[in-house]
Amino acid sequence: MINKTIVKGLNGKITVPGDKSISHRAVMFGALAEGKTTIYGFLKGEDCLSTINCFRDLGVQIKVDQDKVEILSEGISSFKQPLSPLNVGNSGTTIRLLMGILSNINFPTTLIGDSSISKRPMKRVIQPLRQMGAKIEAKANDNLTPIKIMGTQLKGIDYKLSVSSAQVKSALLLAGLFADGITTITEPEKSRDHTERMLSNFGVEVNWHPDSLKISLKGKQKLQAKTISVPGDISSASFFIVAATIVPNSDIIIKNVGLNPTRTGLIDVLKTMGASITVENIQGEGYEPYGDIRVKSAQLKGIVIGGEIIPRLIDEIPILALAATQATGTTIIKDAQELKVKESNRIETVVNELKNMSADISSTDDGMFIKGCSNLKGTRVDSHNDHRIGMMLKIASLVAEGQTIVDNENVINISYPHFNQDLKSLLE
Ligand code: SPQ
Repeated sequence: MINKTIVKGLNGKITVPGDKSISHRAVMFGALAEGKTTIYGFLKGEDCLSTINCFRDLGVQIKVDQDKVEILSEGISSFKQPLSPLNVGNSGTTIRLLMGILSNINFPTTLIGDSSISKRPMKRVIQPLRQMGAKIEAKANDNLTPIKIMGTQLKGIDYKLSVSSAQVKSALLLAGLFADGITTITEPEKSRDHTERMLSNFGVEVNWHPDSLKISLKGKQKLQAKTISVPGDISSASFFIVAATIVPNSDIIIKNVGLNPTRTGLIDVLKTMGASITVENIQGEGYEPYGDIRVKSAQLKGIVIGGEIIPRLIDEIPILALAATQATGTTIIKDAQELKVKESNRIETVVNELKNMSADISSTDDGMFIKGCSNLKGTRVDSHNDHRIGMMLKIASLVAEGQTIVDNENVINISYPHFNQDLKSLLE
C-alpha cells in the first residue's frame, strides 16, 4: 500500500533483473547446443524457471546457481521423452518456442500451461508448422492447449507472417534449424530479434540484417555451446522510467539495461512526449547492446502512438497508458490489437483498472483513448494475474490520492521478483 502524500520523488540507482526474452532463449539454445553453456544475469522469474523445468523434463542437465545457470547438453538428439506433459506455467514464449523445437523430435510430447495460457492463441504457430510437415493437435479448432506434438522430420518453408510476432518467428526459425532445406520468414513489421542475434552467437549461419524484415537459415545446423551475459530487461525498467517521469522531484539511474533497437520504442515515444531520458555508457554493440538510463521528472504531452513502432513497445503499453493519464492533452494508442491476446486482454484490463482509479480512458478495437492530467484516486484494483498490469498499478499508486490496494500482486514474480524492493529503494 502506497499513499501519494508520502511520495516525495524517486531517487537513486537500481539494476533491473535480466531480460526475460533473452533468458528464455539462452536456456533453449544452451539445451540445443553441444557442450557447456553458462548464462550470467539470467532472470530467475517464474516464466524463465518454467523454461528450465521443461528442458530438465526433456533430460537436459541444468544447474541454477546464485550468479549463473549452467547447461550441459549433447544437443537435440540427446533429449529424452518426458514422463508427463511439459508445463509452461504462464509463459507464452516457452510454449510457442517449444512447439518449434519439439515438432522435429522423434518422440511425442504434450504441452500444457495455466489458465491464462489456455486462452492464448496457438494456431498462429500450429498452421505454419503443419506446412513444414509437423504433426500437431490442439483443442478448439487447433488453437488452444493442451498441444499434442507427435514429432517428425520437418522441411523448410518460405512463410509470410500475418501478425508481427517474435514468438511465431522464433518458433519457425527453431523448427527450421533442424528441418531439411531452407526456412525463410518475412514479417509485416519488425518484432524483437533476440533469436536471430543469439543464433549467430551460437555459431548458426543466419541470413539476417537488423533492418530487414526477412530472415532465412539452412536446416541441419549445429549450435556451439556459449557463455552468455543477459542485459537488464528494458520492459522491467519501463515501470521505473515512467515512475520517475511522472512523480515530481525524481532523478534515477537504471544500470545495464538492454537497448536492442527492437525493444526501445518506449524511450522514443516518451522522449517525443517530452520526457527527460538520457542513455549513457552504451556497450555490447553487435550482440545485445546495453547501457545506463537516467530519467528525471518531466511534464509529458499527449501524442498518437501507432504503426510500425507498436511491436517495439507492445509490452510497455500498460505503463505507457498510465504515463498518458498524467500528460497534457489526449493520447491515442492504435494498431495494438495484439494486446488482446497477452497474459490478459490488456486493452480491457488497462482501461478498466485505470478507470477504477478515475482516469479518463476508453477502449477502442485496436487500442485506447486517454485524456490527460487526471487526478487518479487510490482504490482497490486487480492485476488480473497479469504481471505487467500488476506493476503498472503499483506505479499508478504513486500518483494517486489516498491508498491503493493491488489484488493478486504476487503475479509480478513472473518477470520481476524484486520489484517491490527496487521500488522501495528508490522511494527512500
Ligand atoms: O511470454 P509471454 O507470456 O508471451 O510474455 C509477454 C510479456 O508481456 O511478458 C507477452 F505477454 O512478452 C512477449 C512479447 O509480447 C515476449 C516475446 C518473446 O520473448 O518473444 C515476444 C512478444 O510477443 P510477440 O507477440 O512478439 O510474439
